[in-house]
Order: sequence, then C-alpha cells, then structure tokens
Amino acid sequence: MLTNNKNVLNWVDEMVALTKPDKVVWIDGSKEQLDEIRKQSVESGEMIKLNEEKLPNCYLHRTLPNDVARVEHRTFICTRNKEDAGPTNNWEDPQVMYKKLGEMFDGVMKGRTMYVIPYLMGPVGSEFSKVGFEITDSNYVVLNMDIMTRMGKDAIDQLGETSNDFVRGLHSKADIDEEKRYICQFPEDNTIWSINSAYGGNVLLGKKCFALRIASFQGKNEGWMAEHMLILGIENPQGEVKYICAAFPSACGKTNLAMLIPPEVYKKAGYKVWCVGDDISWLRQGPDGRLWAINPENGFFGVAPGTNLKSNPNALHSTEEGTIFTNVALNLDTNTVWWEGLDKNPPTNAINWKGEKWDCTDGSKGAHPNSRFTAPARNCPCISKEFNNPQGVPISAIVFGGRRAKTAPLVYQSRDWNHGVFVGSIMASETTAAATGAVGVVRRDPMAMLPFCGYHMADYFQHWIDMGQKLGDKAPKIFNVNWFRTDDEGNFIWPGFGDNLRVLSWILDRCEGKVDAVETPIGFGPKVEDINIDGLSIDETTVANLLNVDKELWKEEVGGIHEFYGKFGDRLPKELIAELQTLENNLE
Ligand code: OXD
Ligand code: MN
Repeated sequence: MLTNNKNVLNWVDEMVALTKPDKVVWIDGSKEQLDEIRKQSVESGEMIKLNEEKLPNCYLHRTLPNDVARVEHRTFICTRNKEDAGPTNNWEDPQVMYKKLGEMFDGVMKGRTMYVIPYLMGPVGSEFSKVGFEITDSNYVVLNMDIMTRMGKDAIDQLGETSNDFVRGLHSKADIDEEKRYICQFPEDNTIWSINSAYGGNVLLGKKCFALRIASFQGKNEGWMAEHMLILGIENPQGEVKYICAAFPSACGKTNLAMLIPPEVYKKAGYKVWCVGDDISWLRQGPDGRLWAINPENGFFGVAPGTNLKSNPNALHSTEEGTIFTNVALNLDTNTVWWEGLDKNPPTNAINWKGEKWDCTDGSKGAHPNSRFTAPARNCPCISKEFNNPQGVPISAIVFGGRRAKTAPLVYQSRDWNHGVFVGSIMASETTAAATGAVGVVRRDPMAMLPFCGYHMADYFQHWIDMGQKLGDKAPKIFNVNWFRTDDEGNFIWPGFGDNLRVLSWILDRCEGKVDAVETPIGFGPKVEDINIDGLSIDETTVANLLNVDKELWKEEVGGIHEFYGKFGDRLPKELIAELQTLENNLE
C-alpha cells in the first residue's frame, strides 16, 4: 500500500472483494518494479523484447485479432437520467450496468495478480492535474500507463491523505470475449469499468475514458474544458512563441500537425514549431483572463502505419527508445519492427501482427492498420519546453478541421466566439477508402468529440458558449481548416504536412491583427496574397481556388446541418440556431 487515504483503500478493498485476485501489487512507478513486470511479460510471451542496440528498452505486443480498436458500439455513458447522456452516446442505467458488469467482474482475477496503478493526468504540481487509479490484471496496461501518464508516487502525493477527488478505474482482460466487451463511464461517480478488452484505447483508462469522457463532464461542472485537441507552439524569428489548439476527426493528420516540420523558407527565416500535445487538451481560464491549456498525457499513443522519416520524423524519433509497439510486424533478421509506410523495404523474414510467418509477397499487411506505438513524450525532438509547466500555455487560436473534398476552403475564421462554436459543432469529415463502408460519406463529428463527450452534446455546445461569455475579449480566435481539397481528378491540391505552417501563420497574423480578411458567407477568408506560397509549386490562381466558397455546396451542407441539429431537439442552444439562420441568409 502506498497511501493511507481511506477513500482509496476502501475502494481497493471493495474491488479486491469483487474480483478476488491471488495477489495485489501497488504500482509505485520505480524502475525495479517495472523491470520485474517487463521480465515477467517477456517470460510469459505477452511482450517481445526488441533489439536492445537499435531500439533500447522497446517491446512488441500483439492483441487478439478481435481486439484491435476502440469499440464505440460497446462504449456506454451511464448517467441516472438517460437524457443526460444525450442522443449521441449509448446509455444504460448505472445500477443496471454495475449489476451486469459486477457479475462479470465477480472472481475474474482468480489466479491473477491485481495491479493498483495511481496516476496523474497533467504536469506534476499543477493545480489543474487530476488523479486517477486504475485497477487492472494486465501487465501491458501497467507498462503503457507508465509511458502515457505520470504514474506512482507523484499521483499519491498530489491526491493527499484525505481527498476523495480521484477517478476509480477498474479493468480486467477477463476472457477478451468481444460479445462481453464493455467500456463504461459513470460520470456522476467518477468511475470507469472496462472488461474483455486488452487494446489501448479501451484499457488505458487515463486516456479517452478519463481525460475526455469523465473530464468533459467534470469540466462542464467545474467551468473548464476537456477537448480532443493537439497543442502546438509556433516560435517566430524574434523568439516569441504563440500556441494553438486544434481538433480533427481521425485520419486527418493530427499527430503530423502536432509535430510539424517548418518548410525550408520558414526554417531559414527562423521559425520553429514545438509540440505540447498530440491528442488531448485541458483548457481553463487563467488569472490573466486568457484560456490556458495543459496536455494531461505524458506520451503518444500514435498510429504506426504511414509514420516515416518524411511524413513525421519527430514521431518516428519518439519511438526509438522506451516504446511499446502494438500489432506491428516483427523483422526476425534484425529483431526490430516494421509497418506499412515505414519504408520501401518490407522485411522478407518476418512475423505479421497476427503472429504468423509473413513475407509481404502475398499482398497481406504486416502491421494492422490501427497498429500503434506508445512512446514517451520526452523522446520527441520538438517537445515544448513548457510540456511540464504546471500553468500550461496560453492559447491564441483554436482550429477545427476535417477532410472535405470540395465544401470547406483551405482556411476561414469565425466572425466571433459563438460563430466559432457553430463552426466546431458542424465539423465533418468525408470517409476515405481506409475505413470500411462507402467512400465520400459526410460524417458529422462536432469538435472531434462525438465518441468522447461524456454528457449530452447539446449541453456541451452550451458549455462552449458559456466559456466564451466568461473569456470575453480574451477568448482565442476560432478558425476552420481543410487540407484535403481535391481537383477534378481527385488529387490533393494543397501540399499539406509542413506547408500547413503557411496557413497557421495566417491564423496567428489574424490573431495579432496583422492582416486583413475578406468576408465570405461562412466567415472571414484570407486575401489570396496573404497565404505565403514562397517556395511552393502552386500559384495564386490555385490558392484562390482553395479559398473559394461554393454557395451551392454550402446550401446542401445547410440541409445536412439541419438534419444533424434535429437530433438535439430543444436542448440545442438558441445561439447555434441563430448562427445556422445567419448562414442560410448569407447564402441567399
Ligand atoms: C485516438 C483516437 O486513438 O482518437 O487518439 O482514436
Ligand atoms: Mn484521439
């Protein structure tokens, strides 16, 4: 036992009585303890130790083929009133769910070791960090939580001897039965129960379950925000750094943007980009009235395929030490890892993500498309020096984005905060061939929070509006970007990747009042000449095309927004209905 806190001890006793483990181990986060767990995991085959010279302290883990991604259809928000979970979440009554899962958890750890993991979300010593405990029977969870959070004594110290303010997470692999897999959040009880999965997003309870679903609910009640946003700093040649938060649905290059490499002309001029976070921001109003952000996490749980020295060298370098790879291919000649898109030399003597002999000649994939790396943030060559700052960083701009072939322009700015909330609420992405199902279908994903908002989405929009009221003229400016416009042949027009800095520069110039804009029906757009294309092979005509707002397409879009908003009934804030009306008027 690491703590005398009765609230923690009583809860752990209850969970021991329920799950009946053979042994209980409290995780203090010490190297000796973790080394012992690594050693056991290698002996049992749960982890494979990789080449110590090429990938020091790195391991490979494979999950079952039925357990390779988050399971939204089995994820529940359990609030006493069904309406409080809203129309976009699965709901169950808490008592019903506790009973149902209670039966599944009863005795589930017989013959197993229970680990009790204290962890901190947010920098050590930050008033804004929060404590969680995860009880688990998985070594993989312990070792991943060590990378993704500040685990052990720091969390115990932050909680103190008497506080009851911690999130109670219970996880068991059980039989990894997908028919009995449940990821349940009980926001009113600060509780998470997850069973029958051993895949990251379902079992690393500090991440999506706590830092987004539970924290979004806490944020609404406590006057702050938990968002599915990266945080990046842009340093100008004078050495001043301005910070941006950005939300994108999956498959829009969020990790790449978080670790962007400036294009040559910007690099030469002295610009630098710093990563504060790649996935989650906790935002609150600081004493100076501005909005400040911390990244609650301590590592990156990134998608491996497509990550390479060109697309994201910073992410790749982050994985060179102390990393756990999940469901990638194993190169048997070198005892290193490989995934599609890493390089053009797939190994010829390898094991695929399913654990089968694989030589890449049959067209099958070596790595699962959702294979991952869990890498310490400290490894990232462009990690911000403010990463551990307890105050976080002040945010100048909030950026929303999606993948739209034609509708959304390269960038536009909202007229004001409420209009910006509207822009976030109508966020959407068109499906790509990478996902199953039809291509080009518009999926609404407000603020990229659809699977992660722990309460009624309309109340969440209201909370955004309330935050804007509180921030007043200190509020960050809100923008929308679209890197994915295509020409008539379906080719991307904008180069993307590092060149996205050209758009972020315009955004910061707008925040500082350095450039004018043109009014369009959907908001403020850049003047063509204000997007720097120095060193690019595109011309001003192309930029004009990228910025063009097609009224006919937007009229269709309005239909889709009405349909989406229809879900929320009376609970939808009147401010958003007014914004939709303004958009319709502007399109006439
Ligand atoms: C993630 C996700 O894994 O958003 O970050 O799915
Ligand atoms: Mn995410």
